[in-house]
Amino acid sequence: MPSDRLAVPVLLACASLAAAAAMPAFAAPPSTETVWVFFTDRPRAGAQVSLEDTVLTSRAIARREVRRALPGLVDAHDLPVEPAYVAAVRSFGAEPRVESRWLNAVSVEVPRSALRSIARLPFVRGVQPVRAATSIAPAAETAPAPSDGVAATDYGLTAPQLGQIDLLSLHARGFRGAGVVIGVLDSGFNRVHEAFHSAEHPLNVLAEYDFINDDPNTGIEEGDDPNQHRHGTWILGTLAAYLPGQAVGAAYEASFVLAKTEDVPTETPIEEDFYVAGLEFIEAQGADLATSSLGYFDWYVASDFDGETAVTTTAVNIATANGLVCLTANGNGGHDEDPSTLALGAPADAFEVISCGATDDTGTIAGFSSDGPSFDGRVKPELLARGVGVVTVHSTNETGLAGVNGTSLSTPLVAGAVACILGARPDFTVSSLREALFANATDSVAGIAPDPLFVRGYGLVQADATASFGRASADLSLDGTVGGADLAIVLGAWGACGECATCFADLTGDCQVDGQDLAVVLGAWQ
Ligand SMILES: [Ca+2]
Ligand SMILES: [Ca+2]
Ligand SMILES: [Ca+2]
Ligand SMILES: [Ca+2]
Repeated sequence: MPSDRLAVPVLLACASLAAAAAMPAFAAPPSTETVWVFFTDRPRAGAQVSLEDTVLTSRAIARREVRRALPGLVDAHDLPVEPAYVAAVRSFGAEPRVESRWLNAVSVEVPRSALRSIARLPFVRGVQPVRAATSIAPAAETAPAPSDGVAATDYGLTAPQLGQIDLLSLHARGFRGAGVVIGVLDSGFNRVHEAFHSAEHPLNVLAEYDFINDDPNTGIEEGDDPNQHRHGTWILGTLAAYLPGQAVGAAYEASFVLAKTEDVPTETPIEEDFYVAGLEFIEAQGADLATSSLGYFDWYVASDFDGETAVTTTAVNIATANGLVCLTANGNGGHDEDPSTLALGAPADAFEVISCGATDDTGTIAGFSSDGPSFDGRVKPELLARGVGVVTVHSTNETGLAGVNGTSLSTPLVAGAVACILGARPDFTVSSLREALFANATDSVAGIAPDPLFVRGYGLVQADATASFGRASADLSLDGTVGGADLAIVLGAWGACGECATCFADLTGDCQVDGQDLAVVLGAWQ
């Protein structure tokens, strides 16, 4: 369980000396450093923490009521960092970047000469460098490959990648993400593409924040690197595009909370603190799930990926305890046949995160897909989706599609499936959802999961089977009973099926909905 005590507040002096020693002799060490300052306590926290002390939206409270795994709705992690502590740190010339309620810490840009004094403050528990992220980024976008002839013509080139994870069937049932809020942490989001502006399903952004520039616009702005928004735009397109006949996102009826947390082009890519701030924002805004395609490798060694060391991992543990479903890319570091070696990055090692690997269109694992397990031996990655030639929107044009590779791209496909599943099954908690996802993934169904080599996890996610898990087959509406809603579905679908594969009201498998299917529903009536 999350606690105020992090496992590794490495005192900065060691890390600083190591960094200085690694520098070429002719380079003067930088005079400032970006560090986390962790505090010992929250003096204003009484015995009871009340909702009024927090920044939670009513949507976040509603989600916690359903899915929080801890007693009550709030705890000390929801309280702000003590302002007097931050002021004291500032008095040494430190410039605050991020205040983290969950970590009870502040990240600051600080003169190197002040580090020891700050570390000696009586209410400072530890100081450690803010770690760098490596974007799990594909190299380039290419023209998408032609469709392999999968039906569902409305889905255009995205039909294969959605059909592979059993998502077209769930869409056909009417679960396409409506009523579900997806938080996306990424590099920024260019929303000019026509697929975000359809009359029927325009992109719906409930809230957004740019943590890098400290402003509420996550789009392209003056001074941004031309590549800053590519990665995030691809991810958003995979989830939210709606361009019938060309490309349709995995959860195109969902709403979104966007957090720009990854600074692509800087020479000192330091954004671990922005990730934590972005995740706290997404949770407080009431998202149901959060997805990220970033990985933190630098500074960490394999033994750090134990679920309780990296600060992003700690933040994800707190998020999932609060009922926020979290998904993350496992990484593009490749895999081998040695189960004792691992290539994942934080926060894929978090205890209840869903870490995602990548396959090609046939379900064969992609060469770049990182293996697990976590250092303490848990299954990672857990789920797979296509990550080779994933079709999404072009990142800069207003029209045109792109084919992109990476676990970055398989992750939003899994996330979109999860959003549609949650739309059908609001009763799932983080842990019961994980159980259902893993039990219904392809390799589990085939009886070969979890993969003992920690490359494939439980296999390809299967959306419709997961949403139907524990439901009677005649419960077509997936609401837990067989009754009028299911009868209405059968009558509404009466006749020959348009497409057999997604004709979910055909309970007898003859590609038509008729009296036999009606009899099945009536026979199971509750
Ligand atoms: Ca901005
Ligand atoms: Ca290995
Ligand atoms: Ca029903
Ligand atoms: Ca039938």
